[in-house]
Amino acid sequence: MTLEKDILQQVAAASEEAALEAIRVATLGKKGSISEQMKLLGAMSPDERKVAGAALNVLKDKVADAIAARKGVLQEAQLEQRLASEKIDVTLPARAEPRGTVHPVSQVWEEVVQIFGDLGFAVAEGPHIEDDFHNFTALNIPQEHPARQEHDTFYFNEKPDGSRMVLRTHTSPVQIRTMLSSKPPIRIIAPGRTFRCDSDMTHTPMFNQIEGLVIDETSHMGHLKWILAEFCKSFFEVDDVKMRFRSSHFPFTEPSMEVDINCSWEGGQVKIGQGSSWLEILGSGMVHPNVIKAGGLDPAKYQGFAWGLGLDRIAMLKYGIPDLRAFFEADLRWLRHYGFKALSVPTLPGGLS
Ligand code: 2NL
Repeated sequence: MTLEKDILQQVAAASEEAALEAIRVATLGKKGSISEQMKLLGAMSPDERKVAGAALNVLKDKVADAIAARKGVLQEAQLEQRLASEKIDVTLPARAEPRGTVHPVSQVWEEVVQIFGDLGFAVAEGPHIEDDFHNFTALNIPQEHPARQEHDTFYFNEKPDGSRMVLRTHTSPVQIRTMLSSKPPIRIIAPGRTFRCDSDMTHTPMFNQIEGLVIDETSHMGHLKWILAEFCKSFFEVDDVKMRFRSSHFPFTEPSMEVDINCSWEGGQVKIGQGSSWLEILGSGMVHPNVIKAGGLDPAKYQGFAWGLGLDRIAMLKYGIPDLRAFFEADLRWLRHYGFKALSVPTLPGGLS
């Protein structure tokens, strides 16, 4: 029977389900070739009809079975293909390596917080926009004091009462706020952004400072020296650091000392600890009685010490970064070169950097 052969060949050649459906419609459908043959049975004699009808029914079943079988084969093949193309490699990392880096200032900030945290200091923070009292007056810098000019202050417009807010010129107002809001003993560090209208190779209008404050009834210069020595050893990751305390002047401390650390310059690289040169790294002193009073405490009962240092500056020293201005230019190549691995947190037991 050529019709059967023809249809079965078409079924075998069908490469997708849509083609099979077209064959089904063209053969078994209402107007399909087999259905058309069925319609001819009516005009036949009973004997002829019996033979031809039976043959057509067999053909119908064969074609339906062939289509169903071919459909099964095509579906199976399609599933195999999907399984092959959609497979995932579960051994691949779940996330790509982070591409960002930790800015040297953030790294050094964390290192300093770790070191002083280990020595029992809490971290205090405060607003960048300050009033005159917290930024100047409380720090023994009265209205006409020349330090107000030295600070190159960014002032806001005058308020109706004539007062002007400022961008804080140091983090000291944070310590004033802490004195006013808590009871001694006070042992805090205040890291944060500070602002002065100054810009050259070594100054940027925004820079980071870290100050420390200890207030209780007995703390003295000996404690201050020990704490600063411990800090320098931990920070510069050396066993010993020679330090020099030079008499100085700040309005908020009396007496005041600037602190230099011993270092050497070999092949353009600075080495901290020993050597023939000195590097100034911080200012410090015993808190002035007027400042203790402004902090709401009795200077006859309470005493203590404070210090301040430039975070950006010690980052440059420790990591050999030459130009301060590059710190805040957000140059990706600079960040990739000087930045730190995003997921490695500095810890004392881990050796900090
Ligand atoms: C420097 C010097 C210093 C302080 C900051 C301070 C804060 C209070 C009271 C007394 Cl609330 N002193 N801070 C003391 C001495 C020096 O900074 O050269 N910084 C970069």
